[in-house]
Amino acid sequence: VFDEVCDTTGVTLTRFMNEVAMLNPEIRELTTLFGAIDTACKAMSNLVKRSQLPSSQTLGYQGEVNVQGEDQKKLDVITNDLLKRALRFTGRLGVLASEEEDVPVDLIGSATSDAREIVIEEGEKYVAVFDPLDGSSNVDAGIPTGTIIGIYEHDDSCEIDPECLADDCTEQEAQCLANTLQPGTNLVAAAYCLYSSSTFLALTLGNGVYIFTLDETLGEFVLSKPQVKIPEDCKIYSMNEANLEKWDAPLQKVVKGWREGTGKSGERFSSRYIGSMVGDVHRTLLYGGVFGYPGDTKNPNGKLRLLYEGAPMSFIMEQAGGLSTTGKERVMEITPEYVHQRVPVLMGSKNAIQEVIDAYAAE
Ligand code: AHM
Ligand code: MG
Repeated sequence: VFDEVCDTTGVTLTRFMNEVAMLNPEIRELTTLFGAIDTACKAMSNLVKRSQLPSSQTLGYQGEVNVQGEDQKKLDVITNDLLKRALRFTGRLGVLASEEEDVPVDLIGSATSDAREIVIEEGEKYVAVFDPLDGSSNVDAGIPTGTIIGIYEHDDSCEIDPECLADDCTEQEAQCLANTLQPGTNLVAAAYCLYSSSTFLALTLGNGVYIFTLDETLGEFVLSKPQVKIPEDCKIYSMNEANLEKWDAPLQKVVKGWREGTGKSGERFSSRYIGSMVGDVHRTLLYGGVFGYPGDTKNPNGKLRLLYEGAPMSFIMEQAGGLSTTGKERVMEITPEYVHQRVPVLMGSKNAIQEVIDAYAAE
């Protein structure tokens, strides 16, 4: 009966995770986390879709009052709470870090959000990092947005002096204590959810990338692209080109070559930029291309955050056969020193990213 159901519905995310768990019992607990992510992404998709209706409580900015005179909450705040709660109730997560939280949050002793009081208890195997609604400034104009999530294992080597008390504990020690400061190479899973013409959920467990599409009639994510591979060559770049004059010289040179068709591939590139990382990376994965938010003279580390934007998206990109670099080093190998640290990012089709890496090395 189960098979017959799946023949007509396709492989749902739930079935996919159950099969993964049967074959890999050591990551069974991840199934529970993805159950929470599955539900949270459907709920966030609905919130984004309904956010522009006059009756919506989520329109506009926090602190504003809507036409009915009711207080409104910013969508970032609502989606952050939603994801946090969904993950908390799995009982598999000790700590999380989010773009919307100043410091890592202890999910169990959550009466406090002070990183210094975080204690990982038995059974709490994972640490989650996320940006609940990336590109949220786009929502009011109906432009795609997304959620980015990274999952780490609790890292035993990240132990600071247990005597470290509130006053003589540096911010960095407190955050390490919270186990959130791990390089992307330690990620056990990453996912993004894209809210656009369709709602997509892309994930990797370190064995390729799988894309699911939300079937709204079923209310289920259905596997639509197994083992996604990004084309090795491409003709699209996706960066905020208004900053070009401020980028590093090697990058400026490469991009000018792509524009003029004088680069390594000899192709004349097109430019596509939504200004929503999840949407831009999703297109880059499927059509091939380069997505970047490089450093510039004003912001040497660019804009994107290493922990919950750069690292998880780089993991997905690499798992699809692409590359991700700052120009000088692999994004996945950088250990964050603090939670909201920024990182220059250039990711996408192998040959074009290699061209960038070579240009930096020849500097
Ligand atoms: P946010 O986390 O505040 O939403 O900002 C991140 C977004 C990314 O989705 C996107 O790649 C970038 O900001 C666009 O920035 P810009 O407007 O400078 O091009
Ligand atoms: Mg963001």
